[in-house]
Amino acid sequence: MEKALSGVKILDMTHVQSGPTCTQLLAWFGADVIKVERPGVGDATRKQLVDVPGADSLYFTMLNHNKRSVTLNPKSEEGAKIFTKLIEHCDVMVENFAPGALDRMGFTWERIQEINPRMIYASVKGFGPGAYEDCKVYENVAQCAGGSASTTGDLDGLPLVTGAQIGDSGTGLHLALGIVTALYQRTHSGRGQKVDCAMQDGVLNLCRVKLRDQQRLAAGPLNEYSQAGKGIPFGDATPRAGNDSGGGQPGRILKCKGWENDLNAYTYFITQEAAWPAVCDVIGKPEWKEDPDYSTPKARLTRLDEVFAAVEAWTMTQTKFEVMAACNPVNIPVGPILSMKEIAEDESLRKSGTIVEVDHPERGKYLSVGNPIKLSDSPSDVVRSPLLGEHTDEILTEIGLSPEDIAAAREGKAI
Ligand code: CAO
Repeated sequence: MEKALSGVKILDMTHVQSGPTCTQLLAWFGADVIKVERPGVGDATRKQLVDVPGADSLYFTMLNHNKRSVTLNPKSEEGAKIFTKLIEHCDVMVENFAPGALDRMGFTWERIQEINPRMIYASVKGFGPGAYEDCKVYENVAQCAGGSASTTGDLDGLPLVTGAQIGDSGTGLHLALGIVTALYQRTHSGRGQKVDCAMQDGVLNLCRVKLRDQQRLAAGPLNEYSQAGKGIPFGDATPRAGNDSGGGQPGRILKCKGWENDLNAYTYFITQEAAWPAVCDVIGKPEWKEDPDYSTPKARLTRLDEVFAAVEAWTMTQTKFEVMAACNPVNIPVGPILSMKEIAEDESLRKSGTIVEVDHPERGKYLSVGNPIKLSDSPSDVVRSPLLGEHTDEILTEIGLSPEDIAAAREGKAI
């Protein structure tokens, strides 16, 4: 079956996580992703966090499915010529090197446009233009600079980073949207363009509600925050809000049956206004439905500790799945805290292709996350990541190199 991006050729100069996330998505939608890697070395993640000696790591394999790998050093004379041919051949070039690295290779945006005016050149950097534009940036730096860390954690604790890779994978997602949008514009304009995504900006975009709250502070305390109910004054910046829900509904993580021995025997529970009568029934407090001390969100605000203690007294008698089974039918939104082990074993996620088992020649079978975006006319199959340089000869032949040219490039260490 033809895929959504069939025929689109991507020159993939990405490494580590942010860029590879983006190009893996495009590959799942059917683009031909040609990953360019340094001869003999490759993407640094191939050999990071190695669990099977000698094999590509899970870090690499799980971010580079459905791609082809060519080794090439564009800094060598022969390599630069081959790289130029690849730029002519492709529709999109994606990179997430440190600022200036591509320029130092001799391939500035101006030069790329000269070679191929239809080229879409997409780039991830840590920061946009400004004081920090030259900085190298990793995930947690972006989480801190993008407003996530200052608003995550307990009010009286340290700022926290989150396990969700919102700086790397989050920015990769943003970049992928920028690329397909630019491809669409090219169908009218006939021209390529530059697509820039800074990790700080990507994180901030995901922390939008916290900038909302920053401005609401000017109008007084953020009444929906648990802090308000406890009478703790607000400062001049959006505070850390523990497990309060970002949508302004008081929520907490509560113990469930077995919590003493299971680190994940918890549920997320929101006492949303619309669900309040059902909550009262489920937890065995029907009298709270009419009691003016409890019946409105405003009245409950100063009693949240008492309210959640009552909810928890009930959740502790149930497993997290029993809580879900009791609450879902009466429209109380709850979330079991699922461990990665539980997610890996989840039947529904496997059936939908969100968790997939992949076979790899060096490491055997492993689990990965498949494409979370499902297109009815363009389903994604997950194909194992390429070995280093696995497709070098194939790709160079496609762009017109003869076997003799390829042998000479290999001899000169350009590939
Ligand atoms: N052949 C020859 N040289 C190559 C090459 C190839 N195929 N591919 C890359 N190189 C060279 C680059 O040209 C660069 O050389 P110079 O520094 O001499 O110009 C060098 O390899 C290293 O590139 P780098 O500086 O990007 O790599 P690093 O490991 O030092 O830094 C990172 C990594 C991620 C901090 C940096 O790339 C960065 O800040 N990227 C932008 C933000 C980003 O994406 N961060 C998230 C990464 S995922 O956590």
